[in-house]
Amino acid sequence: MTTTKLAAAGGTAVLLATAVFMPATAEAHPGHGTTRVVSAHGNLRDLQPGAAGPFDHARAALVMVQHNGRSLVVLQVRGIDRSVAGRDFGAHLHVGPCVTGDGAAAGPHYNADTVAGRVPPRVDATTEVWLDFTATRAGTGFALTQVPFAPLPGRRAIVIHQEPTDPQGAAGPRLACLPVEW
Ligand SMILES: [Cu+2]
Repeated sequence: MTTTKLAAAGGTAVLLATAVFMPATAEAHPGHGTTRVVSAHGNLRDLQPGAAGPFDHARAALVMVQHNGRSLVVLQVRGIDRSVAGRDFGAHLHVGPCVTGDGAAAGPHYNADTVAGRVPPRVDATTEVWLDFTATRAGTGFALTQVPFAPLPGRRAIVIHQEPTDPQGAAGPRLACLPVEW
């Protein structure tokens, strides 16, 4: 199934992706490797409370399935202001917590090379969890990515930015975030 079709599936997308990915890997390797499912959902926290923004009434759900050192990550956003339909927004897993009004608290992107001590770290969609999405006319957004690493546990954040992610990993001001803790 393509990402586009998953997006059209609306509210079932996150559950569907988990269902598709999970049983297959769990049964294909009984007793081997480890599988961890991380999930989070709720109202987005406003990182710019002084200004009206397109995510002020939005909520999101995240599911991350880690298996044998790889991860499938799905992000679904709802309640995005309709005025930004068609726009692309950057979103990433950041190392720090999601704190209302304090975008800096989330710290930098989670980067597997940095965690591994590789200098300089590569910055791309294989070393970081990039979850850019397009706001739809229905006020939703959907992103799915697979990465060849399993982010380490912590109090972390999915941060949504004002611009799409550029090749250097930059995406402009931080607008909102979803806390993810495991
Ligand atoms: Cu980010």
